[in-house]
Amino acid sequence: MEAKNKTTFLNPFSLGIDLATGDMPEATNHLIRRASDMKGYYLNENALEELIKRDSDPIHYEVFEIPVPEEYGHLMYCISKLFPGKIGEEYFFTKGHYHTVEETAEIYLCLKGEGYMVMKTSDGKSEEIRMERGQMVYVPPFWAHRSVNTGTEPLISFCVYPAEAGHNYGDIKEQGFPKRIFEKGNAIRII
Ligand code: S6P
Ligand code: ZN
Repeated sequence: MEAKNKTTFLNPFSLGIDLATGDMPEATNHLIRRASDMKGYYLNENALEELIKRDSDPIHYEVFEIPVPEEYGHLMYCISKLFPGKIGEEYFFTKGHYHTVEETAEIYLCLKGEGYMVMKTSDGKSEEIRMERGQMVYVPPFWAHRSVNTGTEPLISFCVYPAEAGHNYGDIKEQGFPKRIFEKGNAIRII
């Protein structure tokens, strides 16, 4: 069989994912975001600069994937691994994005760690949903999404989304999300 309706024909395959650690040994794509990639995202710019200097620009989060064709019909899947820590009082987070094809959803199954999925829509809605091992978050179409690590170990999730979705970082660097998550007086505060 050849490509059908512009969807590339593939043969079935399988791969291993260690559900305790999130390791996906056969991953061929490895995206690394370092602390310096997060300039402009956190409230406390000086604390971020200090971290970059002190720890020689450490890895902030990483994504492991085995790509499939970025076409309607296929499903992209990956492991997202966000390290623990704070910039000032603000817990480490991913940049966050809309999908370029806005009407595409995403599933995050949390394998390790704890935190929140922070979400917003372009017309002002906002949600923060708890993530912990065994919890699945459904990010519906139209919602920008960012994971936040409020724990002490890496926050690791298995993500699945339509392969044609794409990433739109849009206004997030300038506007952020309606809510940020801090540690204040030893408690998690969503403000
Ligand atoms: C892709 C999915 C994740 C994120 C990853 C990094 O749709 O949501 O793989 O790409 O968690 O986040 P970001 O916001 O830097 O792309
Ligand atoms: Zn996404």
